[in-house]
Amino acid sequence: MENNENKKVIFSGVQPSGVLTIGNYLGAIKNWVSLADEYDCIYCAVDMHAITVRQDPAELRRRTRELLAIYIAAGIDPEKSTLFVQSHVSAHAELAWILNCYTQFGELSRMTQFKDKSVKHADNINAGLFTYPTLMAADILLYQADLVPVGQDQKQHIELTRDIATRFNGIYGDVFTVPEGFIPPSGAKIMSLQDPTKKMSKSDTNVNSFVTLMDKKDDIIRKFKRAVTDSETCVRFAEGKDGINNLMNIYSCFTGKTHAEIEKEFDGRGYGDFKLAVGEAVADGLAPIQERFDKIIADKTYLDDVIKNGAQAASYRAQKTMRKVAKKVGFIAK
Ligand code: ATP
Ligand code: LTN
Repeated sequence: MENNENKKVIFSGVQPSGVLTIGNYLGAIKNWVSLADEYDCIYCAVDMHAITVRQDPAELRRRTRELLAIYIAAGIDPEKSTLFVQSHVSAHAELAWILNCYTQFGELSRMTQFKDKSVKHADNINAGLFTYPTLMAADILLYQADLVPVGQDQKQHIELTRDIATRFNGIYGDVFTVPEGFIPPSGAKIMSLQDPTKKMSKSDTNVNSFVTLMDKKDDIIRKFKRAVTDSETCVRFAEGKDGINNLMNIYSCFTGKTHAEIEKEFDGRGYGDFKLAVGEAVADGLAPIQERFDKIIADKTYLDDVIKNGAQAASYRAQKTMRKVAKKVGFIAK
């Protein structure tokens, strides 16, 4: 592992609750890669968060490994950054419990993700779903993270993490670094291809609403062809054109072109041409990631090693914060 001392710390995670979408990639992982050299980075597969909704155990195991393989395939080097599985570091659950005692019922009740998921999973509104944000705060605060790169939808959870850290520090002195969110200027909120007023989500039941990082070129092109747009024909970024705006954002993220450049490129051409170009740009952008993923997932020993070393490195760092916190709240030393 590289010497990361004196660098600022980054922490982030994704739930292994489905195959990653281009929303997860553009909103989170792509930025993790671009920040990896400058910061001391810790990236986690948050399997404990994933079980706040029902998961098939065998699938959860498979997806957790695949998620770490995707992190590496996307460009995160496990020699430079710490990659690990949340449930392998018991300090996450320990700190989450303590933070629950410093978080108000009212605060958790206001979380929009909780409200949305309570509607989506009305038959299973469990206590874990409710306290999901305190586990996320524990993830971040355990590693004294300075920066948390996430998509727009996680902004409220980061704010709550900051409030909890500030409150705890106010009582006990400087225990936690108060983290900042890092939300990218573009790609922070990729919308569903079938309902562009809704965020693209990997657990959506309609597979045409998202493009996964593993989708093959033909499927990607087909999904973009079917994307819901509007009754105009002109490719331009404007209020009320949610579908086209979303496709322009995606195209911009994959090609680096600005909205003005895209409007010029497709001037006088219809939506059909534009959708095809978006599909091709996305497929070409994902192809190298898919190629690397296939190699990594086939190398069981390598991935096992990454998982084992990551758990060790993360546990060591987490224990430092846990000892401090336990002492502060009045637990006797082990
Ligand atoms: P689920 O559907 O299981 O709730 P999800 O697709 O919303 O999952 P998460 O695991 O909750 O994804 O999120 C992982 C990361 O991806 C977070 O940083 C989140 O902000 C980001 N993210 C999720 N969806 C999008 C999106 N549509 N656009 C941009 N970023 C996103
Ligand atoms: N809640 C996040 C996933 C997540 C996370 C974290 C992100 C869990 N712990 C810590 C950043 C930092 C989500 O649903 N996307």
